[in-house]
Amino acid sequence: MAGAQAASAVGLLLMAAGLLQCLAVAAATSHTVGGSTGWTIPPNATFYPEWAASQTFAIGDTLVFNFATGSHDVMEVAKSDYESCSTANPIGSTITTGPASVAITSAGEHYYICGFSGHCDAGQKLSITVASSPSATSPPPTSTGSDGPTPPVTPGSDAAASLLPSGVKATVALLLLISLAFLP
Ligand SMILES: *[C@@H]1O[C@H](CO)[C@@H](O)[C@H](O)[C@H]1NC(C)=O
Ligand SMILES: [Cu+2]
Repeated sequence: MAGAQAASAVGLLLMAAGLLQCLAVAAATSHTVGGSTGWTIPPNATFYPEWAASQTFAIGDTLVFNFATGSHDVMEVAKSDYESCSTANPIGSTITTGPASVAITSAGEHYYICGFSGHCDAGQKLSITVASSPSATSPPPTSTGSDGPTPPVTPGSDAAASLLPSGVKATVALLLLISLAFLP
């Protein structure tokens, strides 16, 4: 009798853990690089650093580079190449088709530049720091202007993440724990 009860409790706890995992995955954020300006030569050198500072990046999130194919590209590079704007040693293959979605799969610093001549030197470069564990926190929504020729592509906008505040997780966990009390 006590054994069956314990087994039910374990089953429910496993279900709860699975549910929380789903919620964490659903909270992955899509970051549209540069907001409505997109991926282009920025108005000033601090534009992309300022944009990156407004975001919270986590493993499982996605970077969306909005640019017209043939006008720009995206290459991930090492820190030194980011600083010198060197296109000699890209990490992985250069993305030439826009808009482009890039999955964030590892923690730490990541560096991206545009390989078109002069663009990186003019400030079209992005550095981000990714937290070491998935995060459900949502960044403040990016402001929207109407400039820029590229169409906005937001598969799962920043706002979507805010639909799942951490309070939801706590509530689900609490309800499941309460249901344990009513086990036969
Ligand atoms: C850079 O440009 C952005 C967008 O126009 C602006 O919001 C920001 O204040 C500018 N930064 C500086 C340091 O001029
Ligand atoms: Cu470019």
